[in-house]
Amino acid sequence: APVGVFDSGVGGLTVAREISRQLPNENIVYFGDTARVPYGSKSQNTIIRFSEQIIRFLKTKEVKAIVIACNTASALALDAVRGEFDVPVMGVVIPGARAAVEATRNRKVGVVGTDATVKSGMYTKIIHSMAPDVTVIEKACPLFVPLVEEGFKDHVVTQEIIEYYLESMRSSDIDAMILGCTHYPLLRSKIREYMGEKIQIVNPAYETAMDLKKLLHEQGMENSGDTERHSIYSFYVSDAAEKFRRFANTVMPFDVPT
Ligand code: DGN
Repeated sequence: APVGVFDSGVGGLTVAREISRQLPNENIVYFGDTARVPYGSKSQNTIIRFSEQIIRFLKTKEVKAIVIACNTASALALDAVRGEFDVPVMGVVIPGARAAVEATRNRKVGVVGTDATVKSGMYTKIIHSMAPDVTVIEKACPLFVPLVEEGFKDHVVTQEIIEYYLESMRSSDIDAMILGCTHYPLLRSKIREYMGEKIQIVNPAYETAMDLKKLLHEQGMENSGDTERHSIYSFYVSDAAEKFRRFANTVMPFDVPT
């Protein structure tokens, strides 16, 4: 059975990519809600409703586990949907928070994400449930999403917007920073350059793939390595399949079919 991965659009491909790297034997069914992106500016009730619909769709594909790749949906909908379905559902916020708690030495962590993620305060809540002594600074960076989607990574405006959003983070004394939105790992080198080498950058996508591996192992649900067989990836979107395919081909290490 495959693993279901869903996101508000293309961003969750950064999570699918990590899963394909760390769990190369697993099949993946990916759903990108390209008709209704962005989630970052929507209310909690709406995000819960969308997440439930997508989980119902993924269940028709007989998935054995579901990863909410979207930070916004993980922050706002995971608690609501987790007990509702008879399939394990995990998000990216808890794995990302844990990695930051482990990474910080001076107990000061920065989080960047969408407006909805930051407004939910979920990263701070989860970090404090693990380590009450850690100070968390959150900052919404909503313009990063369209910049990445438009392929503006190396454009001068991206540099300016990074400075605009992250100036306060850079002048604070955090020593770990969570890229709390699916798109931000695609700006990682630029963010790294601006923030400097002293800061540990946490990519929740990477941590989530590790947690998924653990979950599948514990539940005896891993696909065994069969050298004859290639993993199967299926991609579904709610709109604009061609645009999705083009973007997906810049993120995934193999050709993404329409
Ligand atoms: N996938 C969303 C997230 O990780 O928060 C970003 C895109 C969006 O819906 N705004």
